[in-house]
Amino acid sequence: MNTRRKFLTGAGAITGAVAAAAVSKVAMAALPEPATQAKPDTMPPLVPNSGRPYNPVVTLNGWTLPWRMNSGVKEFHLVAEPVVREMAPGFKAHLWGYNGQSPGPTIEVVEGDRVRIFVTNKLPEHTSIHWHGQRLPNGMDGVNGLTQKAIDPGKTFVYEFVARRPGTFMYHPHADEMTQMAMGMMGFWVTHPKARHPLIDEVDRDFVFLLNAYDIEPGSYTPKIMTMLDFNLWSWNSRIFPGIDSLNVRLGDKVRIRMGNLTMTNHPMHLHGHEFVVTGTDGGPTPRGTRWHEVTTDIAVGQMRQVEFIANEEGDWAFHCHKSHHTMNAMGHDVPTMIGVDHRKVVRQITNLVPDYMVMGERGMADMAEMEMPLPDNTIPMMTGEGPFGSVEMGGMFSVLKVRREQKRGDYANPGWFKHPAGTVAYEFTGSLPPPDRTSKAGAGAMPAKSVPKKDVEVRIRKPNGHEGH
Ligand SMILES: [Cu+2]
Repeated sequence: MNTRRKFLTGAGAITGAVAAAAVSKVAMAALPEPATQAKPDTMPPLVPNSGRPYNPVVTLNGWTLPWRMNSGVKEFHLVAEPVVREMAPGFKAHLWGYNGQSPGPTIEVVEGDRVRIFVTNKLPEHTSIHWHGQRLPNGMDGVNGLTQKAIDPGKTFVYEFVARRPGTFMYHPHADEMTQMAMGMMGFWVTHPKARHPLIDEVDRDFVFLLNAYDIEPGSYTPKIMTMLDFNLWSWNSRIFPGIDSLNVRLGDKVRIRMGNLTMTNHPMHLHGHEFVVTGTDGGPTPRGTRWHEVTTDIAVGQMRQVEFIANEEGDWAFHCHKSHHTMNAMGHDVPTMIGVDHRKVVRQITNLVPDYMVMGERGMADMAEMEMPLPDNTIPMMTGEGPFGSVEMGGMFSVLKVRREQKRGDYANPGWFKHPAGTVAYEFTGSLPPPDRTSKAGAGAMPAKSVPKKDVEVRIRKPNGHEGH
């Protein structure tokens, strides 16, 4: 723990850099105690106990930073520090973040609020914080070298500005960005409107999360920071499915989901069962005339999107990035395509030497989800997540929107799996199949039928427990 004396020393060192912001010595002498979070769970929305009221957001697998009012200024204290983030049960990553977690806590304020953020650096190298998307004095923009001196290890800097426009924002370092963002340093920021706003609707549920990505070798703990494109963990708020909490709503709720992309590639975010409209970007609320219904919205690098819809279809609806490689976890990469390859002869030879040898992906990759291959200690299979009907075969950027009729007002606990009404689940056809009707028809002669030698193709999948499946 830092002593108060140490904080004062740190605070004293910054007066030069922020003198223009007129941060009084009195304000800084009373540095707020930094709140910290030990758990990766979705914390209940933080209902404001001071300042102007608003409807708080739900940070998926995250939390909102408490503040204190000091002579009409909202004061927050962020601590940049190494953290251990549980990315999914059984898989912990050594990241950098803020106040005990990666991403850092969500900051929620109201349009017009004067905000003072103390930033203490407990990292082994210097840092800064850029308030992505905000209107603010240039010297508060957090660009290391350009608008401020770096925050050296052990120092505390103060940022102070008025949250001038309502909307969806993020924060992240603008100092050794490649390293610090690859290590998980980022957070969400929401500025609520101060009064009814013609372009900002009130909603029942307001979810926020950041899209981020890591490259962590299976069995190791620390991300490789030089990776530019080939990440193996695609996450929301530094969690990967099945470690991402579901988005629980009541039937008929108006729902908003705000997402920011701090990865190195775009993510087409796709919701099942409903159409949504994009009601906001990094630039603020979108004019109503520009809104049209979609079921997928692409979020480019560095962008934010907020989408809205009425949750009027009961069920467990998949919600995920539509790049199929982004719904995979580690181990899903650099595996050659083996579908349809008959390697019985080769396998027979290899198993003479390595009795447990398995062929990966002979029938597609679904076998891999079933097999639960032996893995190194600290990683997670590439596709997991058990649903009521079996393996969901997903990982990474995937979760479930749970829409329920029977959920009590104000109760957003996970309701469990959806109980489908009788006769509403896809089922197996068990009648006899009609004969194929193809080449005999007119027009089909361009590709005359070729007689295929009648021979059963045998596919054997060897499982770790020794028996073979067909
Ligand atoms: Cu993606």
